[in-house]
Amino acid sequence: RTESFKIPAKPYNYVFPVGSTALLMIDMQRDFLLPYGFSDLRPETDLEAVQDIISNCERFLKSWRLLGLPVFHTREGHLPDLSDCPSSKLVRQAAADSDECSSVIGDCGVMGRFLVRGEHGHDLVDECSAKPWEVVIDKAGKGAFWNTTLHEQLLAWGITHLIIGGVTTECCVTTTVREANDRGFECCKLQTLVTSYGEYGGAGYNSAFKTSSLEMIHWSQGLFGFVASTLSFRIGVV
Ligand code: TIU
Repeated sequence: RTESFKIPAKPYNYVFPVGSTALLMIDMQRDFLLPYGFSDLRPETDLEAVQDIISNCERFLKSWRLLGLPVFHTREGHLPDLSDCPSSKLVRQAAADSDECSSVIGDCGVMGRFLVRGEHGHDLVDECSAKPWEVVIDKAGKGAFWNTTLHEQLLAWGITHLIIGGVTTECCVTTTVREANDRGFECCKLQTLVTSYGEYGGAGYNSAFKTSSLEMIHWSQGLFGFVASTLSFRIGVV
């Protein structure tokens, strides 16, 4: 296929070839998005904003699949023995746990052990579940490239351009975009498909996190990539 898509974006239009572009959905997992999940039980998070993007992501996934285009999904999580969980993640959470927070990776919640592979809470929300032919990348880090096969799989599929959505803007989404940019992939975050805890006012949340993260991506003529605010795109020979 020789057509390209074009969407209005910052710092300028994002043009991407139909035949070599994938949608990359970051960590749309129950533990990050649903009540009683890992994030819901942490004091600094507020699920309202992250829940608001689930329907946008569901709609966008449907249109993307109707075009027959590839989707890659990621999930953050760890082996049952937590041998792949860096101590920094566990120590930080245990410290927060000392007063009001009761979620630490590997603890038991109503959807299973938090962020442990194979548990119900670790899997994607129903609205954004993966089709059997789509690639799902399990990662222990925030970035989806570190210690995974994502790079090799994108190359195997002939992917050069990415459209990126998921949670959270300043954490796993941004880390992954920076990793992808270093590896030579053209990236565009869709503003309507990314969000952050507390965007609507979570405890201690800095409302500049999301806007600053997005601005840093497209700043300086697209230092790390593009940011688009639209959900619609136009197909044409560009
Ligand atoms: N997926 C992802 O962003 N993991 C996080 O831990 N996010 C936070 O914002 N903490």
